[in-house]
Amino acid sequence: MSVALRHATLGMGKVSPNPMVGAVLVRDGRIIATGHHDHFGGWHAERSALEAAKAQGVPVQGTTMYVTLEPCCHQGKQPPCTQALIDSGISRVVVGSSDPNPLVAGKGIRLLREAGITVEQGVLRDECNALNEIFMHYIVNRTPFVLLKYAMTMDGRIATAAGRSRWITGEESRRRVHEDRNRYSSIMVGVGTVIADDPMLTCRIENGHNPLRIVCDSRLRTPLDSALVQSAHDVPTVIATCVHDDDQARPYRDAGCEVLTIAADDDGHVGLPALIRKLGERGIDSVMIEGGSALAWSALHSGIVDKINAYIAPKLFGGAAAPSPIGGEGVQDPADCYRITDRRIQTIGDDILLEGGIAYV
Ligand code: AOF
Ligand code: ZN
Repeated sequence: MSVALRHATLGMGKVSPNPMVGAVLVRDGRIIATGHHDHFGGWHAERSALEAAKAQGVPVQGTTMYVTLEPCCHQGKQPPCTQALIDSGISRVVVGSSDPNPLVAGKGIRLLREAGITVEQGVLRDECNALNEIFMHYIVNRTPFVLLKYAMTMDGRIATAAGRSRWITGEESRRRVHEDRNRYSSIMVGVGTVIADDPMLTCRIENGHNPLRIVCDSRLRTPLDSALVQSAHDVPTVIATCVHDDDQARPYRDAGCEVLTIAADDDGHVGLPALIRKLGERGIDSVMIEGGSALAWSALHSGIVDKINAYIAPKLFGGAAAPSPIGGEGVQDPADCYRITDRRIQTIGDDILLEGGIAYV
């Protein structure tokens, strides 16, 4: 199953909004073929492994398939994998995650069993679920999975008092962020970050894909000469705003940006729940929020955050005016805090990555 998981990751950045899936065919404890879901609309992992065996002339009768996700049983862009497995004559299927897709959801396993195939479930389930946390969320909710990511010093600063932030974390952490830009289908920042840092927000790893870039800009203050606007013909860019005025939107549209008008929330900012619903409708399964602190608070406060990735660098900035990752009004009483669930801690180079979910009540 761990080999199947490794193969599944080969689809990262290419299968969205489908899951990453890997499959391994085994006879007598030996791997005879592997496969993975390579790109959206392409062969499913099971079929890819069966075809790989066929191409090598290896018979699959009586073998075991390890697959990271419950095989599908519906006709989508691809025919049902359950039928392909039954027709192939394999005798045992070992499954990682269950597929929460309402079209599958347990039916895939049942069909295999009814056809006389032995099925085992839940092998490396946590790892398989973690790999597809985006898919698992999106297929059920139809709104994107939202990650809030920030990098801060050990004293909780995301920039110095002079406003400079390059760099806080080390190279390994920054590379990890680019892997996430490849994994996520969109990346979101506030207009303050565009004005202060003039970021590109592209994915700079080999063969990586650029996420859709989204700027939350309630009053259309994004500079027309910013790197984002200047590159909007090459990298899809959305400016989400509360401004209705076509004349104000035109120069952004001419530069290649899409201007999306979204109703304001109570604070006069872009209404984030409405924005992510709209993104979900057009197949965006995930959003990584990369700052700044005002947007982070709005996201947290409006209840859209599913996960936090806090990169903590072993450095101290000090400075009363140096900003922290989450701004806005904040809570008044410690008892009113937002609580983190499912904490996970790892070191990345010299930094610490603290991951967790939010326990919205
Ligand atoms: C599998 N193996 O490799 C994948 C599965 O439109 P389609 O045909 O590509 O179907 C997409 C759905 O199939 C997706 O929502 C998920 O439930 C399942 N994905 N299933 O057996 C795979 N990628
Ligand atoms: Zn399938």
